[in-house]
Amino acid sequence: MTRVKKLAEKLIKNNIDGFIVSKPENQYYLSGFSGEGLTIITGNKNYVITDSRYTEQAKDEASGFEIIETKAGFSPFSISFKIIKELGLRMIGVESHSLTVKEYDELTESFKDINLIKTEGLIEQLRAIKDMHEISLIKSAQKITDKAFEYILDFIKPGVSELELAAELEYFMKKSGSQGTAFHTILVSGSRTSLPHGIPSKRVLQAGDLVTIDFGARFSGYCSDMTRTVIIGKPSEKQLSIYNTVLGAQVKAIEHVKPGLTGKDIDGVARKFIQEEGFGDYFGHGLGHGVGLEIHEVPKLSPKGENKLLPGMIVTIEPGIYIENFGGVRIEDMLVITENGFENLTKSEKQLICL
Ligand SMILES: [Mn+2]
Repeated sequence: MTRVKKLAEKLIKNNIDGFIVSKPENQYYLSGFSGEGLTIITGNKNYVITDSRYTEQAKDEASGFEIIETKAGFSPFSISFKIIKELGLRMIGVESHSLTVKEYDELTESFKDINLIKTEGLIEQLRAIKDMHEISLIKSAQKITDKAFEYILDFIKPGVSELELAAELEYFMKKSGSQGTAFHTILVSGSRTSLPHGIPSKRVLQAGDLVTIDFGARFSGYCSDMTRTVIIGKPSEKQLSIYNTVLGAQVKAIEHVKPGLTGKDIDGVARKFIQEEGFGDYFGHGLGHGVGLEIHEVPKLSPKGENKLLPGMIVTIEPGIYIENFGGVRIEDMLVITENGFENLTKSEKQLICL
């Protein structure tokens, strides 16, 4: 219950005496419950409200929480109102980044004499710093990812489609213990590699193609995230110069990673390098992001990333260059910030692989 205790301290500071947690990842983080419902935190007594589809599961997963089952047709919000009234709570926090307008209206309607306090990111701030157990789960997810990359290399050849490759990759990850993918696999080839978040298509690979694969596994709820770009055959001069620029930026940014610097500082190192090589107009996204129960978490590594990197954070470093109608390259590793610097969790080769 350490996580609940830490949250309870934050709630007191925010003058909140009851907190309705609606975001699924935050509920899982606090109670271990992985089904649908609501979690209510009051400090002393904490509840998971769910329906009969998940009651048994909730009892198994959420130890220390009182499990309340809603009757068919009743929303968990209506039950939360009952609990809050019975306990005489007056200042109720909600997660404004997770509630729909409809749910918020339903709450305001029922909570006429109660103050609703909109909060954002309270639990996400706690989640940014991973404990040893969480780090080991993310390492396990990344191990599957590294293994899957090695496996898929044999399949990357002229004649196979992006969709077929993505299917093979995802099948292998599931067989290797992944709960599914951490996010929709990005797998693009040829001139489609200029799409930073392109989805796999029926396009068939050809000699001379760059192939970018951005993918991750999921292990006990925790994500991994890695990108590699390879080439079929020999690279042209332009392809090679783009690849080496991205690799140079990525390696340089990683060398700078240490606690106390901001996401903006690290982003700046990669951005400056790419600018100096003449590709500044083609790196349009941030350098990286936190990873955990969600694929994108705090901190942000971007020109707007003001948060300091702290030991226990897990972040990606993923510069890219994308040129319309030509192609692109991205290389992404995932690091854990340590007391003295970092540990790179990604073990896959990142020198250009020519297949
Ligand atoms: Mn990423």
